[in-house]
Amino acid sequence: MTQVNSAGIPLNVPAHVHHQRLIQWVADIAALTQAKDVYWCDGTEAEYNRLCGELVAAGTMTKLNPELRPNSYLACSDPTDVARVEDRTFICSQKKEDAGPTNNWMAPAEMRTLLQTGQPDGTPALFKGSMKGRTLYVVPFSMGPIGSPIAHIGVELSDSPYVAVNMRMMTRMGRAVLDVLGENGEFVPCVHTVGAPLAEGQKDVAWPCNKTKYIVHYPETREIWSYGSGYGGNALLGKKCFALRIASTMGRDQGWLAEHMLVLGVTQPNGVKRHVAAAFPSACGKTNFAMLIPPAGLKDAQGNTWKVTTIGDDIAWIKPGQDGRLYAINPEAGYFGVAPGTNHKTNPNCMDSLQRDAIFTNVALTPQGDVWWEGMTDVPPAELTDWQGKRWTPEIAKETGAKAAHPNARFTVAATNNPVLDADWDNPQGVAIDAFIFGGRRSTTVPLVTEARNWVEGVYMAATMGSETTAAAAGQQGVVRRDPFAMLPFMGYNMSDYFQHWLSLGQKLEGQGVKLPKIYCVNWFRKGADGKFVWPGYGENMRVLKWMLERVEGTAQGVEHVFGISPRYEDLSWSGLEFSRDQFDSVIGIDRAAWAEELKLHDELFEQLSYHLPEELRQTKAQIEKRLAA
Ligand code: SAT
Ligand code: MN
Repeated sequence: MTQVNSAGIPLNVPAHVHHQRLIQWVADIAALTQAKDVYWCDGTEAEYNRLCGELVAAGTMTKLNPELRPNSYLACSDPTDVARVEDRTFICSQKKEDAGPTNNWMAPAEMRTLLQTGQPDGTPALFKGSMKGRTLYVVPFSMGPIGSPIAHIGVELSDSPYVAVNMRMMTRMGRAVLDVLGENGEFVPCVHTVGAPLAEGQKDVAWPCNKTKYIVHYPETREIWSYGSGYGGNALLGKKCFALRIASTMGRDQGWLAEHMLVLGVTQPNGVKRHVAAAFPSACGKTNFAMLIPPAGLKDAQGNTWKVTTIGDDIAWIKPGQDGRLYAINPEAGYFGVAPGTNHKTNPNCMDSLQRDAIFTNVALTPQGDVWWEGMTDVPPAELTDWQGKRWTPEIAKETGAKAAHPNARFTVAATNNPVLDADWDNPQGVAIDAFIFGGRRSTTVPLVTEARNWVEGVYMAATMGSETTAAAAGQQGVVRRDPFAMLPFMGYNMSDYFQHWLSLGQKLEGQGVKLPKIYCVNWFRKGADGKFVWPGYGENMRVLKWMLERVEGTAQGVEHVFGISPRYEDLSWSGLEFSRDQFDSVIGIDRAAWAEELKLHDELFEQLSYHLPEELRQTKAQIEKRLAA
């Protein structure tokens, strides 16, 4: 049946949709944005192929050579729309203190006049007429296995077909979700526009967007409004906006955790399987760690090897189960990973995942119709079309420094393409977590691995984590900033209240006699005097992971220091790797002077977060200072 809303826009509600509140909301947004028409996504392959075909016809995407890269596409964005925009991201809670000092805040009423209703001086609302000449896609999605007690549903209304096809890979998207919603189910409403209305007869551009951008969250009413960008986390609203910013506030209210963490399964040589969740900032190797291939040399006496399998590569939702243990699901269904640097040596499983059925964004195109990015091969192709459509050769690059792929170029691919996908990746109950890992990108100071002596010390490590900034966010790169829990850009509420939430949850579970996961702090990125990484990283990280899991089993040794417990050289297995005691010392050592400086930065952070900062964290810091002075 075709219904028409008050603005005369056909709603095209499919016969199987019976959710009046959903239909009314779609009608309201269609009227506000004056979309040309409304299309309800069913999530089928036929729909995906048709939309991709339309994106090719519109010039947004190029179909790659099906012989080299079957069923795959390249999209190239506007050069001004290439990463998350943290300075344009807002948490609009009623009270400013609830957004906290690490978030941009605006009062909800004020933001609504700006986006939805228009300002007192007559300036029209940004969303008013913002979808003129464009189709409004209704994208119903489940974050987590459909029907899982840990999952939640969202509906994104977007005028970007690029968003619709990416959401099909990144989430469980389509009709099945509407069926679960039924007549009255709860969903998080997500409104997205590229902010580029088309006048009658106006020709579209390949990547419509607007130089004005707003990525807005209302935590109390659990709504997301995104304006002006078509890229990644700004536009695929299930990811950072819902699964982290909105979900973190849901977790606070309901007693669970929404975390910027990969989740992996590790099967030990004796067949026992453990699960680990690890938080790293964007573009610090989470996808590589989640798909890690253990080094061939690492075997037990019988020749049995280790095996790593992927549950998720970016986000974890973690809830206490019946037994009080913490169970994690991956709310996503695909990977939106950084392409540059990915190759058959750094991440062979990822390269295999990308062999077909992938969407690449902002990488380079080869003359044969395949993709290339910096670091994919040692020797670059002789000629390419770069991500901005310009001719690129290694010679030109040498002269101008031009990159063939944008440093934040991405791939989108379904989890089911991953050859090491964990058998439980889609398990509605999730997997029980045995250890949490927190890691930043630090060229100095922070040791390769440290175990927290208890939950509070672990929360302290996570809270004070620092990392050098990457291309995943617009802005200066390579500067150390505090990135608590790797959640700085993704927190939906006051950071100190979030620390308290972690402490309280740990305390509550410990009170119930639950054995809590161990907490570790890692740093793969220490550099030597020559400016090069000392630790080989990638698959060799398994050696560190092995030590952590043996600590969980109670079989590995370590030594205490000011900050926690770290292994000695003899506590790690080195078979199959040449890594000297000196090299090890340079990645594990604690430089007292550097730590004195580091603690000053912790001070600065605690000053910034002083409102509601848990006393336990100040006490932990005082203990570290005491040990450092001793
Ligand atoms: O653009 S995203 O936010 O999805 C990627 C990232 O920054 O992790
Ligand atoms: Mn991420």
